[in-house]
Amino acid sequence: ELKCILWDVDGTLADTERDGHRVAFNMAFDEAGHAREWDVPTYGELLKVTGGKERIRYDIERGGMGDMPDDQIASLHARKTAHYQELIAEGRIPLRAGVRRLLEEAWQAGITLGVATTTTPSALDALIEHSLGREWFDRFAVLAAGDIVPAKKPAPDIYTYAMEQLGVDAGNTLALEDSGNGWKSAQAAGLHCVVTVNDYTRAQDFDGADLVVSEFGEPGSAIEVLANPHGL
Ligand code: XBP
Ligand code: MG
Repeated sequence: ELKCILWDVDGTLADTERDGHRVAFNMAFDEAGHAREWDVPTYGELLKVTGGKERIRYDIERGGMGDMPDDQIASLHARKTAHYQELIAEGRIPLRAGVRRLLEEAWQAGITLGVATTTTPSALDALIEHSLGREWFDRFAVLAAGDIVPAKKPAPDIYTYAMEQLGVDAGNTLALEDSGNGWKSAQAAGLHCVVTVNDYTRAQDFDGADLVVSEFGEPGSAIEVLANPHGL
């Protein structure tokens, strides 16, 4: 029985990466005087590392930018988050097709809803406030985000944490994801998982996922279809 849906954020609720996070990173680099710009294909490569601070560290290690200590990465990333919040507040990142309908249907059906993401809590808050609507701060029973667990996706920790907070079992819980790292995280936590791909994730490996769709707005991806074929 489907009792709980845990939502990934970036790439699943909205296409936040290319025109949101990526742009905000570049604004922070420019402002701090780092001669580095992550173009669209480069950012696609860097997305294999989840978490913004971890992504900057990875780019340093592969020679993309000069070395800096962790505290400098943290303050650079804090500026990035501030820029991201401003971009989101401008309302330029809409929800993906079908997302609002699916959320509303699940809410009306009494399914417990939560978020499990690697992004920073304040970045998530901005997206909820400006793209989703403030009422969703109350409708989501848990907002599991960022450094609340040390090991980010593809580790299962953020899903395990969210399920513990909610007191739900993996067997009754469906994860909605867009990326290979997200799917691996949900799989490792023992959840059912439906994947909605986007331009950055289309070619990734979702072997074993319950269902892969191109968007939730497509016919046949409504909630009963997501839930029923998978024994939930
Ligand atoms: C995607 C991520 C995040 C964002 C950037 O998370 O890996 O790191 O790219 O966000 P998910 P921060 O799909 O799990 O929501 O800079 O705030 O980490
Ligand atoms: Mg994602």
